[in-house]
Amino acid sequence: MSLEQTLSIVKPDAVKANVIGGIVDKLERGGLRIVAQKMIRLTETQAQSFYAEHKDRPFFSDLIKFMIEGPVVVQILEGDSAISTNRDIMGATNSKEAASGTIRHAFGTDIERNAVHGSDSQQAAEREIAFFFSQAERVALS
Ligand code: 3AN
Repeated sequence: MSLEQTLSIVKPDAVKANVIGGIVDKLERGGLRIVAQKMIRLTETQAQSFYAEHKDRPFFSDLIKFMIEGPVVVQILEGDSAISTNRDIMGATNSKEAASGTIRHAFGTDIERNAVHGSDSQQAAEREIAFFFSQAERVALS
């Protein structure tokens, strides 16, 4: 196990549902620590750039529309194997298929309105953290 950081987003559906705290509770109980966090409203350009790898997928425009419909909370999570640990705590992409106890099972609705995003690789984590946080905003705990 190695200490990692990963980028997490509490999506507009979860912010609107007032369950930021419930999500943070599951992350913390799962062994992750929030080392940076802020609420922002994504612009269309930012959302398109963040999800650029999906730009040719049929769901892209709906995904962008959803991600800008309200504020989101972006977070840097730290912990042992934080990238895979967070993916386990989030559950399957499709909330309808997410296992009991996961964030997406508890707070998501379907494959689009699925409450949270989490980086899926080391490379993605580095890109996504740098996308939202400046060095000055990144707390060094060690
Ligand atoms: P994950 O967020 O679990 O890594 P990805 O990277 O496959 O999932 O997809 C990025 C986002 O695009 C998902 N969080 C989901 O909101 C949306 N998405 C993925 N597949 C679909 C789909 N078939 N229909 C609608 N939205 C989708």
